[in-house]
Amino acid sequence: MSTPVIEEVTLAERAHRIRRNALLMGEVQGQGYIGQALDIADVLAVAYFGAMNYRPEDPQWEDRDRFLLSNGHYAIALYAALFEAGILPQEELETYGSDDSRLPMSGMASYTPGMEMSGGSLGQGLTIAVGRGLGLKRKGSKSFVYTLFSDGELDEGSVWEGLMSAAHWKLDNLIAMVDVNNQQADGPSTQIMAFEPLVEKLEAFGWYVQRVNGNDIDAVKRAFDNARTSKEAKPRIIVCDTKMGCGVPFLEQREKNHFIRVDADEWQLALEALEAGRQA
Ligand SMILES: Cc1ncc(C[n+]2csc(CCOP(=O)(O)OP(=O)(O)O)c2C)c(N)n1
Ligand SMILES: [Mg+2]
Repeated sequence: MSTPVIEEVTLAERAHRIRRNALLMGEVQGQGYIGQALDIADVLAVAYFGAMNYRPEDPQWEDRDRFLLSNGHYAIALYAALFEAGILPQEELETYGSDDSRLPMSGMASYTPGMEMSGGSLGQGLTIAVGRGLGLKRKGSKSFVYTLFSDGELDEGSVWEGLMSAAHWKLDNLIAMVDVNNQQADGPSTQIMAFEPLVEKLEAFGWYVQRVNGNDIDAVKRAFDNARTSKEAKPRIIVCDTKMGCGVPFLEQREKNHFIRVDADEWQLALEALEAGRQA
């Protein structure tokens, strides 16, 4: 009898596959929130393969950690991770964004296994995560609630209410990530609404705060480890500085990259560029 070979997959390889899945989905539509999927892939790789507790075959498992995607337009990024995690079957990838697909362009909880909240209207995920975190705590659950939101959502008052109430309730089971790619629909986020100094503001709101290069996967892993194991009776937040289009140099340089159209012949070039940068 031969010994089964258990594949050791690095976090960097997970992130690579998440980026590739996102490009393949983008190609189906010819356009989309591709830059964001590429910038947040490292964070999602660490969340799904280095932090969260879940059962791919049972996405509603009671003791799972929850992942709430606040920025619904990042659905393509989360689907890419859910495919890699085995929560979504790979053969559905090509249905992305089409009629009757379980993968609409904005996250919908009732459509997609592993999608814990519906998005689209920005600025809501953190407050929903506060409710989930409080409910789980009161039930004595050991599960964490993770939530991802974007720097453009810092423009929304509801985010600051969520920040305040999470600290009030001492939600040490809540781990938030904010994607600071310094972009939003109308331009660079810091020019639309100044939010710095962000770390100081979040600390003043009562959070345990870390700030990392969100495309340095080892740094992201350390931040998640700290967030999970900290004994402070505070909610945790990881400010992730990321680069739009990360991993595909010609997309990193694209102007006005909130929603991009990519020419038919460029998808293959993007996949090749991604492959060329693949880490061993
Ligand atoms: C409440 C609300 N206001 C406005 C919008 C329109 N909108 C969609 S995406 C987006 C940009 C949000 O910023 P961010 O997520 O940082 O942009 P990105 O990094 O994806 O470019 C806006 C304003 C929305 N979906 N919801
Ligand atoms: Mg942004």
